[in-house]
Amino acid sequence: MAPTIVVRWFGPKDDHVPLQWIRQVPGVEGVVSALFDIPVGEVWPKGRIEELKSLICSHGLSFEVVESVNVHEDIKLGLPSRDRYIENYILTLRNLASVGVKVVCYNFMPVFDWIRTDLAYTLDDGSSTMAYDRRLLEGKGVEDLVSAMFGQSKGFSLPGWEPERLAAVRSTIEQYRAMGEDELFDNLRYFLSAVVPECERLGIRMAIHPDDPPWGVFGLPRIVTTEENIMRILALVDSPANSCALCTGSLAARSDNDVARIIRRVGERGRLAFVHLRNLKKQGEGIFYESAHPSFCGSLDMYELVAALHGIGFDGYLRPDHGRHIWGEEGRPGYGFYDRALGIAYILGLWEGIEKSASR
Ligand SMILES: [Mn+2]
Repeated sequence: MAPTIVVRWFGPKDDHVPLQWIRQVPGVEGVVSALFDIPVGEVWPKGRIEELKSLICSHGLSFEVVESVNVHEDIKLGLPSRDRYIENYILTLRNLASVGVKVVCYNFMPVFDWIRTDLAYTLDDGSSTMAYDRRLLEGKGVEDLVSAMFGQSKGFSLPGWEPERLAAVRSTIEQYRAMGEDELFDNLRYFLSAVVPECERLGIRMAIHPDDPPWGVFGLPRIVTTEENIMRILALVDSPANSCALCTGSLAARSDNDVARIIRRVGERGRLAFVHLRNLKKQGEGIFYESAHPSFCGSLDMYELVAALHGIGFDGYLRPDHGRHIWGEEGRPGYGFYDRALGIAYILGLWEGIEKSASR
């Protein structure tokens, strides 16, 4: 029993890494991808999914995980128009299942996806990585954040930061003004109640990604943040198809999260479908940078996390989450390929060590 190692890939037109290179990393079996050009809320055409899959398969890789099918803002807001978007979501799930997709990763963050305050933070060794410093957002407006993120994107699209989603950012934030966490939980329950039974029929699993960072921003509620909230989400609809994509780096940004414990609790319930492994170096509460994978490079005990996965017999999908840019590589912020490949080698080394010492 071992995890299936996968790598995120942004498609033939928008990724600087050829599929051949991904295939050459020992242990990698597949890629995680998406149709990034389909606007949020629209149905993904079956033909387009098939085309993507056959391209991936022609390089000897599998395509069984989609990250992400984004959830339309009207669903998160609980507007009457949500039913139409939920219908579209289900049609997309049917099309994905028909080509063999097993896991669909998504998040439920209002307005903004992941947030960093520096997309090219330089470390002492000259490598660059992404960093977050809550002090840089204090007293800043949302437009400052949006322009800072795009200003640093080096021309690459940023997953989750689709321009059409952000066009009306201020008015969307206004719509959330009166919303507390409980109402956001209710809206997630409404969505999952509609989608999960369909997933059960299709043999597909929904995997919710933790909020990144796991706390409220600009007064917006965020709920995929703590062990308690994750257990509450799993209870909203009690089904293996309502599962988690645990992201160690997202959850660990909060010092009150014990990530190994969350892995065990979610895993023991059979609700861990997908794992993102990465390390980060904490420099204060709400201040961190994304470090290389080894434990000694950051604040997380990666051995402990891999041992927790081994302990629950994790056999789902696992990917290195992010990578620094090293060796002169130019690419999408957060997705340095060489560093992710080093991360895979390290994770598989830990796994082999744990596996062999457990069996002798
Ligand atoms: Mn992640």
